[in-house]
Amino acid sequence: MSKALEGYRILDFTHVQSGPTCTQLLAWFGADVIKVERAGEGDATRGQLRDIPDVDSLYFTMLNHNKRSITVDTKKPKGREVLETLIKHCDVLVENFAPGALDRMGFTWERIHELNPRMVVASVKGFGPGKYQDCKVYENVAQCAGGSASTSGFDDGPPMVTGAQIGDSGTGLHLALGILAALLQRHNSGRGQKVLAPMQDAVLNLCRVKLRDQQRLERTGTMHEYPQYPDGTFGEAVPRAGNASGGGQPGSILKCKGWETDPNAYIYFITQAAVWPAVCKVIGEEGWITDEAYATPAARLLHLKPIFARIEKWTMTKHKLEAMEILNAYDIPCGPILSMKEIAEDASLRESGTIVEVDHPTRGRYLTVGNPIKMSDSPTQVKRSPLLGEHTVEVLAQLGYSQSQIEALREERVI
Ligand code: CAO
Repeated sequence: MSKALEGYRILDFTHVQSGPTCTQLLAWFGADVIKVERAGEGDATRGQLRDIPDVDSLYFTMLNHNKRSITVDTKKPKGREVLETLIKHCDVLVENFAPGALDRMGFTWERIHELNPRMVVASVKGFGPGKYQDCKVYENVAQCAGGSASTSGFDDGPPMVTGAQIGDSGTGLHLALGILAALLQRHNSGRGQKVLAPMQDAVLNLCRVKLRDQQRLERTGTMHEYPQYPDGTFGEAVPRAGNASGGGQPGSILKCKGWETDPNAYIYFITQAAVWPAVCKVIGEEGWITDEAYATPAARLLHLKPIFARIEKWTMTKHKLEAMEILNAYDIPCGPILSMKEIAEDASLRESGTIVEVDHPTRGRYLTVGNPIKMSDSPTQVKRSPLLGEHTVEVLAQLGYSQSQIEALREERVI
């Protein structure tokens, strides 16, 4: 079966997490992704957070599946020539170096466009144009500058970063979307274009409900679904909402049976208006169905703390999965707090190809997250990440380099 991006060639000049996330997706959609790395060391993540000495880390392997790896020193003139050939040969160049690094290497947008006018040049940077445009940025910096940290955590605690890598992987997703749109536009225009996904912007995009709330707060001085209502106070900026639901249906994380010893014996419980009578029945508070203090969503907003305390009395008598089963029968939206251990063992996620076991020549078998996007005509087969420079000779030969030219590049330590 053919793949959605079959025939497209990606010059993958990315490292660490944000850029590799993007190019891994393109590879899963069927593109030929050629990862260019520095000889000797390669992508720094190969050696970071290693669990086995001298073996590519899980950090690297889990972000670089289905790619080919070629080592080239692009600061040497002969290495620049190889990169120029690759630019002429590929459809997209993806990079996430610190601002200016590509220009310093001699590959400005103008130069790339001159070499290959059809090439799409896609970049992740920490910030877009403005006062911070030259800054180097990592995940948590983006979470802080994009509005996530100030709105995460509890009211009485400090700002908090999340475990979800919204700055890195989130930006990689945004960039992949921009690349696909640019390739579609190229069908008509015949021209490539620059695609930029700044990490701050991507995080803010994912936090847009909080900018919604900022404006609601400024207009009305309060937000009834926030835990600060009705007893606490609101300041000038959107406060941290703890585990309160971000939408119009109040929700909270509640303890389940075993919470005293199991840090994940919790369930997320949403008191969706449509199923309020069912919620009352399940917890044994049928009186609340007609009681004026609880009968309408507006009335309930004044009593969310005692309501969730009462529901928690019920959830604490049930294992989280047992509670989920009972609540599902009533269509009450809820979700167990799953640990990574539980997710790794989840049969459905393995069945769907979202949790995948991969074989690696030096590491052995390991688990990874497969393509979360499922396509009926473009199935994903997760292939292990490449060893450093594993495809250097193969790719150079495809580019037209003879064996003796490849040998000469090796002797000059270009590859
Ligand atoms: N051959 C020769 N030189 C190479 C090379 C190759 N194949 N590949 C990279 N280099 C060089 C670059 O040209 C650059 O050299 P100069 O600094 O002399 O111009 C150098 O390697 C390192 O680039 P860098 O500054 O990007 O790397 P860093 O480790 O210092 O910074 C990071 C890392 C992530 C902070 C920075 O790349 C960055 O801000 N990127 C944009 C934002 C981003 O993607 N952040 C997410 C990272 S994941 O958490």
